[in-house]
Amino acid sequence: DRLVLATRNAHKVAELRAILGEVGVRRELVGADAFPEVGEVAETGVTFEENALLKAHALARATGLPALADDSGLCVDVLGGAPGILSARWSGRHGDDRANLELLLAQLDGIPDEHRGAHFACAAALALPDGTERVATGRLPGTLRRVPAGEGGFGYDPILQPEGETRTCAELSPAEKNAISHRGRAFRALAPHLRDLIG
Ligand code: ITT
Repeated sequence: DRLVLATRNAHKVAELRAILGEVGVRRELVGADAFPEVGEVAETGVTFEENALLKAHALARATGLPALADDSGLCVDVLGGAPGILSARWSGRHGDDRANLELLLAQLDGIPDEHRGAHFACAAALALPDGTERVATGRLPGTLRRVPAGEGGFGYDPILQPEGETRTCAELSPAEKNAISHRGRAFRALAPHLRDLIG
């Protein structure tokens, strides 16, 4: 009774373990790293939903197990929604969180506080080996700091201050972040489908 987490991002895996435990998923969770033969899934979609479904279907098909995927990113108002689905590779170096964050801060240099609105977005996808699919989304709106703060989380967490908060996401505890995050919201919205389809 295993369930594959179709991600190679260890930070996502850690957050998903906590979120899925809370919504009552009792299956044994295995990361995509347990299936090195599957290789990188080309994220050729143009939306978070499309890319999440691509990743979930690829792992479900290859492993014969139900698979969950997360596609997520930071959407900056003044950049027309960028980096969006390109968030993990914004600097050109996939997964280099520090380089991605530094490039984004440089691009926002001189933008005043009232124009620093942004949100995190997440699409949560479930795929079964027979091709059945479900997807749900979640958002976390906020504003972007000029100077990173906090050691928790990953990616752009040190610069995103959620609406109604005085701290950045990187200054929240893991439980506080999961309670309000785009990822928490998306996977909690997917939970009824998980219960229906995989128990
Ligand atoms: P997988 O495709 O293997 O899941 P990935 O890291 O490449 O891993 P994405 O394409 O979905 O995944 O990119 C997500 C990026 O968006 C991530 O690398 C961060 O830069 C950013 N991001 C997503 N969720 C975040 C969060 O909760 N806090 C901070 N940054 C986040």
